[in-house]
Amino acid sequence: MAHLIDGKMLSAQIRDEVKAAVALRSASGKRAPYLAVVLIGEDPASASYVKGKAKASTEVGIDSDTMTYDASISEAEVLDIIERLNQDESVDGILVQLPLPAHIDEQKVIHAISPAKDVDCFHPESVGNLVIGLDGFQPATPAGIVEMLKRTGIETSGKHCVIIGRSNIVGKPLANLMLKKGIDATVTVCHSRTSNLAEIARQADILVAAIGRPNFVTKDMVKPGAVVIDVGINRVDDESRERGYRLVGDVDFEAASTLASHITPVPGGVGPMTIAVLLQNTLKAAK
Ligand code: L34
Repeated sequence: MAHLIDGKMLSAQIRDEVKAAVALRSASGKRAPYLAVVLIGEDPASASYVKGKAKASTEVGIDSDTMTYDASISEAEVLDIIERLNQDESVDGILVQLPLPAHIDEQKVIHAISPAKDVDCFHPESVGNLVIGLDGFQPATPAGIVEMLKRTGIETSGKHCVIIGRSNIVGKPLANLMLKKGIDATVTVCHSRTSNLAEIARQADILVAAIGRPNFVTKDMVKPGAVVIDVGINRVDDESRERGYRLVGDVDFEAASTLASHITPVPGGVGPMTIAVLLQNTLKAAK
């Protein structure tokens, strides 16, 4: 049976580290780091993630404000809000929770955020720095995954990391992070059009599933002894739960955990790590 990588526990370690650093700053007279979160529309999952971010911020001594807007807000208004946050010296980090309503151009909004406040690492300048290997903000979910591997003592150097999913928030930045000097993995990125996906996945020492489809990763895709990282957070109907649904990842957890050496659960895996890295980035932005 695979060893369970406990994202809740590891994220608590990181949160404690951020908390200590924030306390040290305030002891030297500096104000608390400040994170501005923009939430547009009523997507229940987004609302839940943003709530988690606000709560975690408070716990470590980071001030945050969640600014919520109706889904009907215009793109111009959103750009105005971002410009005000860019100019506001009391704001260290700006995060616009994705996805946005269809009438708002996501890339335009991301581009408007000052790179100095881009705690998501989504701005083209931040992404460029990541690709080149320069220091800067870390993409939260990918860096959360790397932290899980490091803190679990999993070797990445020379290992074959197969990523299933090519999104701008997970697949692409994770590929770049895993390639970085010091992490040194060999990376393959698969996606919905990949031929022989199972065959490629089976070659992975580290298999990362980020496609957003429940049970996409089946037993035949997992090499015995592989490390399996499940980024998916899917809501599936479940009458037996009070909320009417339960969360499942992209991996057939039962089957994969009979083969994997390590596996992450959903919930309690990558999700909490994403939030922990966001706090690290906000602290960095304040510095
Ligand atoms: N701008 N948009 C922006 N930045 C981000 O970093 C995100 N992401 C992704 C979606 N859109 C974004 C998040 O915040 C995904 N994501 C995220 C953050 C936290 C959690 C999941 C996804 C999380 O805390 N998950 C919990 C369960 C939460 C629940 O019960 O709903 C977990 O244990 O996995």
